[in-house]
Amino acid sequence: MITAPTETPERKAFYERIDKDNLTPLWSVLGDLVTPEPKSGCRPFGWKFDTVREAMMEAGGLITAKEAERRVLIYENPGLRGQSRITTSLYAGVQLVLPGEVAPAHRHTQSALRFVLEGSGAHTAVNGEKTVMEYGDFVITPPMSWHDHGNETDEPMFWLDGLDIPLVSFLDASFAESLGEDEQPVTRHTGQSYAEFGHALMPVNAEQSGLSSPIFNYPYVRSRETLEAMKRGGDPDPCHGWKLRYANPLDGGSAMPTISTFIQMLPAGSTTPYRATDATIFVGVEGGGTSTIGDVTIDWGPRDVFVVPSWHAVVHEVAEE
Ligand code: GTQ
Repeated sequence: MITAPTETPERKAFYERIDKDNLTPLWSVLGDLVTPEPKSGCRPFGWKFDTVREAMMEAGGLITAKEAERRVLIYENPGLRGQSRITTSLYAGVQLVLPGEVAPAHRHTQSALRFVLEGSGAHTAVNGEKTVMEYGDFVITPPMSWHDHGNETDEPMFWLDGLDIPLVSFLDASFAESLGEDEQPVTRHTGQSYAEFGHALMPVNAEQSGLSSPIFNYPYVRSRETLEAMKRGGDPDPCHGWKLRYANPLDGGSAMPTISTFIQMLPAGSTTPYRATDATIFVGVEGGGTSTIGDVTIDWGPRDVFVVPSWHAVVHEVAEE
């Protein structure tokens, strides 16, 4: 632990003198810069979907998806209010597209992902291909890919948006543009990417451009089936239960390079405490449980969201059926 040297009148006078030249002494701040462990402003916190759903339906009466560009209520971490962050490096919110609405085509340097929370059959188009979204589907829109959303069903559609907005802002690298059309031209058939890359087979000339996966919808039916197969095949990991990583079939890396994504199934009982420097956003899909992060206890069920900050140990507990 590095503690700052005491301030003498001579030192203070010196600091004030050099301050005019935009200089500052390292020894006064070293302890805050180089910490023995991660020190995060991010706090453990949970949001109930029912609360955000009610607010979203109200927002639906106040503004259209088109006027808003994206009708989203942002999950702001209580330790990072006013910064549009759910963790230090990530942004998250809930987006609502009502029947008949579109969220117009645009693109940006930020990576975006969706996790479908309610509704069935609305679509996202990414780089000339539409995908139809179902509950629990995991959809990506890689950096600079054109994307638009539309809901031709007669039910509202909600999903969780996750973007690396704070990370890109940190690097001063935000670029964005609108297509000027509600929908981008569709040049590929629905399901083409998944058919070509989703089955350990791929077009022989497939080239990797960028670090994102060519699959842009990882359907929940498949994730669920795979988790069930893992469960039949062996014991759960003590920390993670049965857990899958959404992977890029071209290189085995993450679906997108700046946000790792996983889906896990927890057995009844308590997990072994686990901590990582990744701040983690959890979303309930089926069932529910209680997660304990230090002295914070969060009850969650389907569609609820909670955050475990960097280097905070978490224990998940699921009741016997
Ligand atoms: O759907 O493209 O929640 O650009 C925030 C910014 C969603 C999106 C957000 C965005 C989007």
